[in-house]
Amino acid sequence: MKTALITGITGQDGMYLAEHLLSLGYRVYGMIRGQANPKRPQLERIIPNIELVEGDLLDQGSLIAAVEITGPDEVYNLGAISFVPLSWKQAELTADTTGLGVLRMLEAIRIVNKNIRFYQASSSEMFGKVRETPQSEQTPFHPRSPYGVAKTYGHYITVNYRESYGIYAVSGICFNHESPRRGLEFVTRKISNAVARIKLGKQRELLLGNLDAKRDWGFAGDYVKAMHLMLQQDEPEDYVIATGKTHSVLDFVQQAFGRVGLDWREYVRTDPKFMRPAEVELLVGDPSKAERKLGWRATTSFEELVAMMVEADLALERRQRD
Ligand code: GDR
Repeated sequence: MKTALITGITGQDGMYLAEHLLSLGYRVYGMIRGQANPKRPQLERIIPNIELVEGDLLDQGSLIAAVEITGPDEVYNLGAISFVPLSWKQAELTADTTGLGVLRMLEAIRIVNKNIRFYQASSSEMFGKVRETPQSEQTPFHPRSPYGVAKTYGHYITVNYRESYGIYAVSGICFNHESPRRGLEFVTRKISNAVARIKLGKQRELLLGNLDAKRDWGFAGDYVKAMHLMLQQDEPEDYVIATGKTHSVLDFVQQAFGRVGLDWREYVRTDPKFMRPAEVELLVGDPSKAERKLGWRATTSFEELVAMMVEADLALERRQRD
């Protein structure tokens, strides 16, 4: 039986990955931070077989202890400050958690057991102001936010520990991936939840920022399978994980409102407060390496993803009275 340690266990990807690894027969530890973490009871209810260990990406000693206590074969570093707008407001904390946190976990592995395999959740935000389209493993980075800059550090320090110490450390450059478990602050879930609430008469309008931004949106449940596959190869390598298709925020809006038979123009307004100081205008990944070497492919279409999220929010909002 293999053992995995996952940081970011209370997030969307952490939960899907834990479920996937448990279904494969893994023993799964989630690293949880803070005193009386409010997400802990919900996590233990949704994934009863998860085991939890305390640790914080800001605290080197706690990471060494977490790796020593759990004795993992594989570590998945999904923990980060992941909301791009917050990274302008708390740039230093973002650098520390999202950037240096990767170094601290790699140090814990180097010190405790160099045979542990390491997955780093890198991001398409590293491409930022894109140099070519579609973006592949060879495309140069030009991050556009403190978050993107921190992820770029995390990416390169992962490559460096692989090259310096021979650690099986890989980086998955994941494009946007969504699900009914996505936080409400991210645009897809903000839209699907608003559509459900408007349909049920609980909300009147939806305020958004840039409707023209284009993203390569996939389903998180598909993407965690690629993360696992990346740690099962003979050689450690980095991979782009994407669908290869791009859609605008407006496409998502139209599709989501259309799903419940409403005309988005009657409800959506733009508000400058949701605009970013520097925007990533267009992302579309080239997943051909992952298809060729991992045998991985995104299996959920854009239309299926939007439908899944709107239906889940309709069910949720019907259950919740407000
Ligand atoms: P992103 O995701 O920044 O791509 O990063 P997000 O859903 O926040 O934004 C996507 C695009 O939508 C535009 N947008 C809005 N965004 C939000 N959040 N709220 C709005 O009201 C709104 N209106 C328009 C944004 O400007 C942007 O262009 C996500 C995160 O999960 C990262 O952690 C991850 O690394 C990348 O995806 C891949």
